[in-house]
Amino acid sequence: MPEGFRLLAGHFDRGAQEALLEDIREVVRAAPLFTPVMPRTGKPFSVRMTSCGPLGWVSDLSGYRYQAAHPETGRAWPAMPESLLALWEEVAPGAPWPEACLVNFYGPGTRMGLHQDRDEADFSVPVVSVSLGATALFRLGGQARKDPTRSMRLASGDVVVLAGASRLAYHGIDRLVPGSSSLVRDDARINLTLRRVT
Ligand code: MD6
Ligand code: FE
Repeated sequence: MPEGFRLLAGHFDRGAQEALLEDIREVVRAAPLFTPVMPRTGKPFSVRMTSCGPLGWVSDLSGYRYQAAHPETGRAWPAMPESLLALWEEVAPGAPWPEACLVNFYGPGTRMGLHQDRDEADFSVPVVSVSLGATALFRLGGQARKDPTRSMRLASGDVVVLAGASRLAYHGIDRLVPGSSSLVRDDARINLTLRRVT
């Protein structure tokens, strides 16, 4: 396992997952899910996404970046829910506050290619993720794309921390496991990632 990687299985119990999901529904009402496209090619991502907090992540023909406004409504992103700030304080104590929470929505059949999270200024600050809904097969490698990878399951309520050497580890989602959670309808999955951007 890369140094600094943590999988906190079952960090949120069912009641806490339901409360978080309600927080995210409120975020999506203010900042609707959109389909990002790959820079240059315009190929759509299979996930739909939105953000909360002062900054949000967007990808369009001109590139990917953090920005303060939703790309379709032009409005500021909604505030980050208190529950997520509390999680950050618990698992990344002493780190500067997160500025962005990306909300990724996976329908059945959605994947996320192997990538590094490197659009942030300071890689000494961890990235923290929360999984809700269908279980996902998560692939984790090393800091080089060619490094060997391992696969693990992320179930509803699990929290992942990429800190230390794992902060720049390649990772992705190979597939969802249908029928694995009743939290989100239609076997969908929601992943939240909290980041310090500046
Ligand atoms: C996902 N997660 O679980 C994709 N990134 O849907 C990520 O891309 C991710 O889980 C940074 C840190 C933790 C993650
Ligand atoms: Fe990522």
